[in-house]
Amino acid sequence: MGQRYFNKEIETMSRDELSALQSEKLKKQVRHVYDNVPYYRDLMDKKGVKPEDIGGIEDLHKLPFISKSDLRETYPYGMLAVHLSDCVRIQSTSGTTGKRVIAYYTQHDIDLWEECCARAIVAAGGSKDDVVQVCYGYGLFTGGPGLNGGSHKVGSLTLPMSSGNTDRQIQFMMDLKATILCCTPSYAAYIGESLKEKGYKPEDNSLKAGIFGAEPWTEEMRRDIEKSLGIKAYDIYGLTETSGPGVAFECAEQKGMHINEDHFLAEIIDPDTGEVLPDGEKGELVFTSLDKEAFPLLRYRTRDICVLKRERCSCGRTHVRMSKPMGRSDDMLIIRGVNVFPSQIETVLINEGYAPNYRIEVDRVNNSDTLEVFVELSPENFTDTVGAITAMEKKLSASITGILGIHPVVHLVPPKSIARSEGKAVRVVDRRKLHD
Ligand code: DLL
Repeated sequence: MGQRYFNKEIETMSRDELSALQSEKLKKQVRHVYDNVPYYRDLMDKKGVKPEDIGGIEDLHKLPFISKSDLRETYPYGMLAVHLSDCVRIQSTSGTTGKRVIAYYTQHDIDLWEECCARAIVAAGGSKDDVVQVCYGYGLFTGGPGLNGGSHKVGSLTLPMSSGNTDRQIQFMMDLKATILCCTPSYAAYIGESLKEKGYKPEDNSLKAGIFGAEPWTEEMRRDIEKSLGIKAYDIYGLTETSGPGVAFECAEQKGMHINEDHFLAEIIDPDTGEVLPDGEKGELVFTSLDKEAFPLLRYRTRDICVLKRERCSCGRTHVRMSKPMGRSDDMLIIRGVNVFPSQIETVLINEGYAPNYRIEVDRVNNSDTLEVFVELSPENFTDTVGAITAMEKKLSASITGILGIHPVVHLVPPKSIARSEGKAVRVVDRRKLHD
């Protein structure tokens, strides 16, 4: 029988003790950021807030917000709060633009991040006796390194598979009797289908649990995956800016994801006004890193729309729970695990000499996301020679792949054939049913 908590003292701490701990950490963190990040110091000065005005978590609302655009503006080192020589790693967001978001880590930051992932693994029933197959991507993406580190901390045997090469995944899973699978929910579903195609039944594998996240997925998808793999499927949430996976994770009760509140202070705000909303109301999730050293973002707007629940959970954990993200307050799409902004596609079209008359269609076919881009030919580049059109479509598709890292199917269509809108242009048609 595995242990129930990775860090019982912290995970089940009384709310009063937790608030006191958060207040202490927040005061120190605000001072650290003010003294070491000139960009944020300017924001605080403009708002008329000094570190001494922050006496505890009740003063959090006085601090300015930070968003992705601030990170782009300060790329690459502007948000760094320690000397570069004290950093041991970078990771980066899954989308690619000219300026990616880079997160920096000291060894302390890696340790706390890996502990968050270890808590998630233990909450899913993991222990040192487990074999954890990590098939999130390794490299700049945080999924592989985060769960890999968490699995080490738990003491489980870790299979650092990375994503792809499904035949090899299945061979290792069966031969080494993997018990916990970590990957995106869409890849888990694909592995389930591949197992079935190879003639395996759900009871033929040794898996008992899966820890799936990095993209939206529904309860329906959870049931499908659980059935096809014969496991209990747990959700895990996180973002590069706050460290990576493990900011929040599900316990066996599966009534929301517990936020690791000793490290990440959560708020819900109205995305339009920035006003802090009372518990239970739906709004944009904002995080403050309480003790990260290198990249300690204060009041970072995630753009994920969620609800926080503070009622006590019967698992014994006292940390607040967040609902599954119910959408975004910006237009970011997550396609095959990659963060995609429609504006990135638009930039490529313009650079390649097309007018910005286009439609992006996203769907999920056999549990895999598809991306199609319909682009109007302009009277200047119009041709009706099939060979010429195919060559142009291929070239455009390659340029988009170069920017996004994922391959779209491009369809060039006649001038004026894409419906014009009288209000906001509807550029994206997302047919995936990602939210319940
Ligand atoms: O996706 C980190 C991660 C890796 C989380 C592995 C879980 C597992 P980014 O690439 O920076 O980081 O993307 C972060 O992905 O703001 C959400 O919109 C979305 N997201 C992450 N987890 C979930 C989830 C990683 N469980 C963005 N459900 C976030 C829904 C999720 N959306």
